[in-house]
Amino acid sequence: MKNIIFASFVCLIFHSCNTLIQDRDISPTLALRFQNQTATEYEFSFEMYSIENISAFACEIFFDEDVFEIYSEPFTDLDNDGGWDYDENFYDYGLDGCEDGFEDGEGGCNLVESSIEDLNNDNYNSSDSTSSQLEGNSIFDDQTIIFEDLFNSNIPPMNDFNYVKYAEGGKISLVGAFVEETPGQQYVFEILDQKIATLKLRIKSGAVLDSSVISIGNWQLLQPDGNGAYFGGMVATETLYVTQ
Ligand SMILES: [Ca+2]
Ligand SMILES: [Ca+2]
Ligand SMILES: [Ca+2]
Ligand SMILES: [Ca+2]
Repeated sequence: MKNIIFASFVCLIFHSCNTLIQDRDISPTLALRFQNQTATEYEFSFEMYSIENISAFACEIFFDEDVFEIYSEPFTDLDNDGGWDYDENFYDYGLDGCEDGFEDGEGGCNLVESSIEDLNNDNYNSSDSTSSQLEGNSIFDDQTIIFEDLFNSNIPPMNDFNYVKYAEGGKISLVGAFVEETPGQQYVFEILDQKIATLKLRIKSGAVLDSSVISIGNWQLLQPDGNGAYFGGMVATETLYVTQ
């Protein structure tokens, strides 16, 4: 009900948005939705609804860095920003965060070295080009942000779509845009009405989750000419209230 009243109010001010709101069940929305939670991980999604005729989006999502950290391999955070930068050393241990000797066989780590085997089964197999294991693949792996398959597709026009993602202390940044690769051929999303990405954060040990919030901060939704397709109150942004 609140949304309908709000949408009507917005339309009184912006006559041009009539079609945007009246043709759809819900007003343009950027949402964060809970997906899953374990003792050490918190998974949620970034979704867009009733967003029309945009060629680019950018969004910042804020989280409490006393409670969460990015879902990556361990690294030496030289500048203490909570994110991995190219001049920072990383430990190629996989997302469990530990080498074979410390793996507990349940995806976690023991405090003391107790084995020589790959108990968490996360060792990269260099003789298998399809190996998806992350320990020892010589790459820094950060899986805080996983875009939906659609955005990774090479089927036209999605081959003209590119994205950038970055996760640091307290902030996740997602940018995606259709790039005009063939002159004169600029694609747009006629409608975005779906999950955009799965986001995962690691819960810091001893953190209290209750009353923590994950929220959408700055965002931009752009038309092909680079101008904003929406502004301010035209888009509802949903906050995610974290519970224990
Ligand atoms: Ca850093
Ligand atoms: Ca490991
Ligand atoms: Ca291992
Ligand atoms: Ca790795």
